[in-house]
Amino acid sequence: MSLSVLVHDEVGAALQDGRPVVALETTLVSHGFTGGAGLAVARESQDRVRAAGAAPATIGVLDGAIRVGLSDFDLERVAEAGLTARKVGARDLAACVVQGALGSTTVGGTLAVCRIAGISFLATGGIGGVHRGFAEILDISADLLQLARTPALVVSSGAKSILDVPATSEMLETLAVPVLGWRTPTLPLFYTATGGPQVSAVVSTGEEVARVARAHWAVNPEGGLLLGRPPDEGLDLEYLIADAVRQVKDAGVTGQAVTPAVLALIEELSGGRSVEVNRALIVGNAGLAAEVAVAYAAGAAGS
Ligand code: PSU
Ligand code: MN
Repeated sequence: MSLSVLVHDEVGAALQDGRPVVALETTLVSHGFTGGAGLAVARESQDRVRAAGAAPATIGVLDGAIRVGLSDFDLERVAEAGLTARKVGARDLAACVVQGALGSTTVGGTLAVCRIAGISFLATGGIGGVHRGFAEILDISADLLQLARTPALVVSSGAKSILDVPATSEMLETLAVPVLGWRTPTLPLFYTATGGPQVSAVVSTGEEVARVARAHWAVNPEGGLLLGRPPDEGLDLEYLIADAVRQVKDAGVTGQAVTPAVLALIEELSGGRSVEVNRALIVGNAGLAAEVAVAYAAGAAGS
């Protein structure tokens, strides 16, 4: 095969038996936290997925292969690489594998791998979206387009409020991606729970989400869904986000480097307070994704 995909035993066995699997992305591990702090977040997310009865499939590119499920040693390599890891979206997977570079997958890159591995659930912190100032620079995360063409459900705390969230919400509608609100009528704003645009449907149990996903895939077998779970303990950082976005722009940062640079600056400007919220919401989203995946597998067994 022209592309090497290595599936970890724990994940392979679960997929084989039709047991629940939750994919976890690695860009947040290498690029989302400073000083290697993403490692603890990744480990905790995996533990939460297992505690809820699913197998965690942390995805990255190492040693010339796409890896579905990482050993702890390899997870450490990704975290330690930090910003030197390649940030791998769907378009970057092939080159990263062929060139043998160490790559951490974004939501979009992870979704592309989910499709080939047959994984239907993914958890992250916040998905990428339409960036503020898109009319000047057309910076729109490939996460959105990949979500529209992958049959998987992504659990996130909405889109990062460093983005233009109303524009992101409009684009999700254009792409026909259902935006489900976990016990909330509005899309969470990552650090904060409220104030976002309306969701397309409010859902309140894992079983309900699983049924909506199954029904959606009957209508649109190629398309994904977004489930927005508000952070348990939100933090209003709006006052410094606009400033952080402007500073990064003024420094001439563009393209893939924008999101990590803004997140790092928010970490600094908030005196580290953003980090704890970020960690907690990622782990919580992993747990919810597992809960939905478990309900989905139970539904499949019962049907
Ligand atoms: N959410 C976080 N931290 C992150 C990201 C999301 O809390 O680091 C990453 C995800 O991997 C997402 C990516 O897919 O940022 C989006 O990057 P961009 O805006 O460049 O498409
Ligand atoms: Mn971008």
